[in-house]
Amino acid sequence: MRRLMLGLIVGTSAAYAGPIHYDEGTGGDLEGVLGPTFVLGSGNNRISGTFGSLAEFDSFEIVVPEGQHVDRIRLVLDPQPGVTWLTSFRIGNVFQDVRSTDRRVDLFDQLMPLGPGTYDVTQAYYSGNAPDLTTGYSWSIHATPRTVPEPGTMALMGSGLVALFMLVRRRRTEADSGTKAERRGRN
Ligand SMILES: [Ca+2]
Repeated sequence: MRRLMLGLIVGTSAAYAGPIHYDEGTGGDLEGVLGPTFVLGSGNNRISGTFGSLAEFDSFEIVVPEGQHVDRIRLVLDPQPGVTWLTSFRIGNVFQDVRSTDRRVDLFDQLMPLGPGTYDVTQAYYSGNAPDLTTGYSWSIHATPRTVPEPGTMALMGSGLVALFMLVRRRRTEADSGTKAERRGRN
């Protein structure tokens, strides 16, 4: 029992790093197709920057640490008025296009939850009409500890279920014998 309690305490007290924030304005342009690596922390990780010129690649790599998963990737876009563009995003082998009418999109829903691992994120921007205008972007990548029950928790859940089952069965038996006694009383 003491070992079980210890397991529960260890299982629930793991500490995770806080979310990362990166901005091209202060950290430097995410230029090219091989960008920096960001190890995600628990919470809303934010990566923001700007697309400019006619065509631009802004890329980075994300690492989802062991014991966590990403449950939502949201992208907010802030284009200057008048610019029309198409941006293609890629994680691994999955592509998603976002058009200039979109301002706020959840990306890669089909990959959620995204488990531990290293993933390339490529942003390919093409502006069809206004090479001098820019489009701001901000990624919000929400990572959270995985809620896989610890073996100790599973054991407790199991014994809890058995107790509940016994209680329901006893109540049902009592109710049944009560009804029978009532019937006998009427007869
Ligand atoms: Ca950029």
